Amino acid sequence: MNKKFVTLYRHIIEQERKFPDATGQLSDLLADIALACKLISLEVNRAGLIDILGFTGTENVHGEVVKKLDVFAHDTLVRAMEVSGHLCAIASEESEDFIPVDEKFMGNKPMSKYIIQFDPLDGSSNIDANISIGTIFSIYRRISKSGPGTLEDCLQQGSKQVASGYIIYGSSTIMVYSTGQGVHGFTLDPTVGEFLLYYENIRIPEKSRTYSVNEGNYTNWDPNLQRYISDLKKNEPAKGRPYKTRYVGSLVADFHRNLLYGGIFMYPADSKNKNGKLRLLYEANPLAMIVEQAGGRATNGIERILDIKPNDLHQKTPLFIGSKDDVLEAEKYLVTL
Ligand code: AFP
Repeated sequence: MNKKFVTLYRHIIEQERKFPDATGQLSDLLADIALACKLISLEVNRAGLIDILGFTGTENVHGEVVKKLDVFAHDTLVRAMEVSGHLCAIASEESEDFIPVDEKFMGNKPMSKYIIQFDPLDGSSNIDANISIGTIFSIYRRISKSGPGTLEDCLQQGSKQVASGYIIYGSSTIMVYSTGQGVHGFTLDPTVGEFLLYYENIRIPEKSRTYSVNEGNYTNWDPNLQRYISDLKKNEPAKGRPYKTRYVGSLVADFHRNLLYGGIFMYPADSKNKNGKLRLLYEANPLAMIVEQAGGRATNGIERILDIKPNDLHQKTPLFIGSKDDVLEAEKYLVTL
């Protein structure tokens, strides 16, 4: 653990200084995400106190119209990000189409050169049970030359991400991000409202003894996947088995635990969901960048997640992500699919 007292913003600026040509736009965007997520964090913390869970458009005790938390998170992120002057388009899991940024918000010098994509509140079905939920984001450079962003700007391979990360709203609020120079984690100190560095250069263990999957779907899985999971449970100490299961059904929470302690998270295809459940743009790509930066691996069972060329904003993908050796082992079973 890092003992230095470093705020998120100082860390971002220090990373930026390594690139003399950097304009500071990316740093601004990361700071804006942090601000929006502090507001979301406050609302998540209040959710247990005021009767807003599960209701959209009802009134709170102050007579104000309140929003469901995932709608609130989407609106807060859009509002915080669109005025940055650095974005030409926003894509959100909560919005069917991408949102081209109004030209009145766009900077001319330098041009608004980025697009952002996010899942505003992942795992939101867990809110009522006080289980950790999160925001996941990724940032790309635009492809179009000027004006509001286009669909083509939004449908880029994950390998083109310039930054990604997530915020967990749990026992504390944590932000993890990467700009391609390692993975860094920060904890929100609510008393001063600052994210403070708690883990610099996170590395995921190469091999683990933990798997995370919704095993209730077992009967719908391909037999090769069933065999893989059954083998993980065998009593074979020489092979590091049996594995433990850890699955809470909130991707950021399951992923973050595996990132720190080692593990493989899986959301496979099955006979009912041919492409699994998770979204390539809003969930798989950002976490794949994080895991690779931490020394891990992310595939759809066959192909590297970051190499998949998206053709739809809400495209789904099977996901095998986590400790490198574990994902490689899973792939050995799956190649025969
Ligand atoms: P919700 O946002 O509907 O709670 O879905 C959460 C999620 O997208 C992801 O965070 C979990 O890993 C996954 O779905 C859990 O799905 P299952 O309930 O099918 O296991």
